[in-house]
Amino acid sequence: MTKETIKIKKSTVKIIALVAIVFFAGFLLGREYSPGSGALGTSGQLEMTVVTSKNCDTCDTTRIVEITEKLFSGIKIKELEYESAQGKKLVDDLGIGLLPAYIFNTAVENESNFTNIKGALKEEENYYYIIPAAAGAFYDPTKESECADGKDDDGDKLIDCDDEDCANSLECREEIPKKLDLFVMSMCPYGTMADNAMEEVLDAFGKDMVFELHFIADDQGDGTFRSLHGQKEVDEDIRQACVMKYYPDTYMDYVWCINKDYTKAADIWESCTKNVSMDTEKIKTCFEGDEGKELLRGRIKLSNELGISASPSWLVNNRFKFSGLDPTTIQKNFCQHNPGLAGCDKKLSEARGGSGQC
Ligand SMILES: [Ca+2]
Ligand SMILES: [Ca+2]
Repeated sequence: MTKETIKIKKSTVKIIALVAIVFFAGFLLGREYSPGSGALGTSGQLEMTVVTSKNCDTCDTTRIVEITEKLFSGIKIKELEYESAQGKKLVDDLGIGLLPAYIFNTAVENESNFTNIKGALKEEENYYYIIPAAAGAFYDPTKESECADGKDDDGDKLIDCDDEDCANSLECREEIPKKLDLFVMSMCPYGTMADNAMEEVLDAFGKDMVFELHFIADDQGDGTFRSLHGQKEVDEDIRQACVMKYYPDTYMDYVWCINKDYTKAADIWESCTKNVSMDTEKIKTCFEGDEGKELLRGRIKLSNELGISASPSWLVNNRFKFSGLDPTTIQKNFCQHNPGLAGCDKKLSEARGGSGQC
């Protein structure tokens, strides 16, 4: 992962964690609940064990601990590290998987607030733990989770890019100069704006840019695909994948033609192939047969490997991600990693308001 990706990932984790905390705290709302009114007096042994990892940068336990202390006043909270034999055994034995882990002993059953939070708990052996998604816990201690921190996160003695868990991370990818990859859904309005911006960008950079278009969709494994805008989008993705194979130097001419009325792609694609002097029958055969599906599999492979789900997304030099819709933004990001090219000095169109991703 690049630093940027880590940043995005961390902020996403933060948002998810916040939602999760609200979810967890939500069990308290609108219910008869009085802080500390539990049956602690009778058991006196209520305990929560928090297991986190010294390698985890996103494992902030403060909020959940605070909420728990409000729910169960007098609760004894113990902290363990996953790197300790005891912490690892507890988390592994209960099959929790993700950190931080919050584990109650069965004394929690005697608490009056138990029924309020029961939905967020899972019972396992003689414990209850907060379901990781409800606790905002996403750190997998058995994986090399950060690929540029110089630390061995999972203790297998392989650090960052040397660990195969990092094989698909951006910072472990080979840098390929002058490369620009665009990831879109063919019927996403913002994706088509990104496609269209490439007309000016390709004109400005010419041979100094190796451009490639990719799609965002899922292979369902049964010969069908799933894409955000439905089967009509899958169909157009396939046709574009066919056009890319047979017309590798001019396929964007076809894409730009479709984009003039992309929601009607099924009706206009044949006139587009004719307009840009492509063999309609050849594309039709490819589209209707297995070949088109196989080509689409190839066109969604990198998106899925990199976990790219937003259209449009960009990748410069095989390693650096950015987002944007207009020629100037594309030029700026491309030139940041490929300085000195003639195209970098050209004045291109700027954003005309409006931005977004599907
Ligand atoms: Ca690491
Ligand atoms: Ca490792």
